[in-house]
Amino acid sequence: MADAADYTRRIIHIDMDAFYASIEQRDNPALKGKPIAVGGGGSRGVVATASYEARKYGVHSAMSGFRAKQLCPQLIFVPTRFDVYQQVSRQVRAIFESYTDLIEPLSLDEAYLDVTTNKKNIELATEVAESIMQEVLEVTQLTCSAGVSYCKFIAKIASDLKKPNGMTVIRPHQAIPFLEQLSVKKFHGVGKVTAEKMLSWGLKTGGDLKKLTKLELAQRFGKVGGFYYNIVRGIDNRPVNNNRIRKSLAVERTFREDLSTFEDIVEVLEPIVLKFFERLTKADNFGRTITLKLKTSDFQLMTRSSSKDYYVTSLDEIRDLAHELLLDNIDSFEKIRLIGLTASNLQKQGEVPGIGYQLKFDFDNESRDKE
Ligand code: DCP
Ligand code: MG
Repeated sequence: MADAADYTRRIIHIDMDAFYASIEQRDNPALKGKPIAVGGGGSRGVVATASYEARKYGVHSAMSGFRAKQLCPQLIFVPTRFDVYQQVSRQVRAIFESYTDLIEPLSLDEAYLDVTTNKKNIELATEVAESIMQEVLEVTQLTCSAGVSYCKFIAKIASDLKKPNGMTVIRPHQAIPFLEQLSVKKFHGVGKVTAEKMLSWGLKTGGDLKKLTKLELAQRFGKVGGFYYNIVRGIDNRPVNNNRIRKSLAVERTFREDLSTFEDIVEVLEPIVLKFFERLTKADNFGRTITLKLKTSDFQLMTRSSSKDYYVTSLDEIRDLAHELLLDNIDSFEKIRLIGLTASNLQKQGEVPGIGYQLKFDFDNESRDKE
């Protein structure tokens, strides 16, 4: 990272408000104004997100459904509908694309946009952000929040400050005081564990971090120390990267006890399948190859793959493939202690593997040959 800030760029970070929950409330009027938690498994599962009505009771993402229900007894659990979230995400992406090609999606519900030059020739980035928020509302009936600044780090933090349906602008001359007062807990990229560590050393804010030399930061935090050193000085020249290329996506789990029977393995495989599907959906990227990885109790690694000439986008098909690969190889090992699933041959940027794509394949085999 360079040692001077580039103040010439105009970066917007957009993040949808209570994304899954707002969609569920939009599509089912009975849920409007009610405390809801979205997530598979209801009170026995984990909350993916909660409506703002439920957040008042302390219900939040990643909390157990059981705990959520304790905090808010009238909480309504709603199952996830990833296909709908994905569809909305595409609508929002299309709006972004009408402003700029420099878009870096971070998940289904958030993205960085570089609007320094934009397709509508709007001079002020704040005006671009306002216009995007308005369009998102018109097209999806959902609200989002925006952070506007000259770099990604500050834009991302800013988008969270006036949620829901709010915009925060941090101009270059405001950056340093903003970062100095900022709690380390709000630093994007600082996880809970690191934040605890920082707090235990009396490092509460960006200003506290700024008192440390580059060397001290590197000694305490390793490689990322250099990033912190620059960030607290408002230096973040990372470009908005619109062609992040991911080669594969994997989920795996190690077990304390060795597993040997098909039934036992299928049982532990199920949560891996679900997590794997969730990760693929969130990354909005699917693969044509699904690989089952197994590690035997004597540490031998086995991988078995199945490749298709289309993107495997359905949960049921992923599960079936995983079971098939397992069944075909059940005699090649005695006991295993690790199972993983990997998707590779992922979509290329801009390729849409969704419903339309599959329908097209079903009805028009010629397009398959061209692929
Ligand atoms: N999500 C999830 N598990 C988590 C966090 C989030 O499944 N631990 C999902 C559900 C969210 C979506 O990702 O709706 C977007 O995550 P956000 O962190 O942006 O949270 P929300 O959009 O729900 O709320 P906010 O208004 O705070 O952005
Ligand atoms: Mg969000």
